[in-house]
Amino acid sequence: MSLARALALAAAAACCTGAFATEHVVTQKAKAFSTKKLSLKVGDSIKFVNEDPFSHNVFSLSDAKSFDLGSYGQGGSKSIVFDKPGTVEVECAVHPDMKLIVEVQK
Ligand SMILES: [Cu+2]
Repeated sequence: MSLARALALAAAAACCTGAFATEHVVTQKAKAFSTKKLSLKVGDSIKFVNEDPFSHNVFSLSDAKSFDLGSYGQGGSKSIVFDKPGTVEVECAVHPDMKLIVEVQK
């Protein structure tokens, strides 16, 4: 590959990374989300991975995103896309102390 071609490819990759949605990974371990607060952009998703030897149930009642991923056990994971801007409070139905604030930005 020529240097010019390599540079062109690098420029193309750099210019367009913003066009792709990001998948953020949040683990659930010791009855806690791996982060308490997360900022992401509309279109991004979070993959919730359960690393505890018992089930968690991920849900939210927030206006910006209301969902229920159901409960799933160790090694399981579920993803959700955030398609509207706003603040989303994510909770676990099994463990009331588990909370994650997701700031979805335009
Ligand atoms: Cu839980």
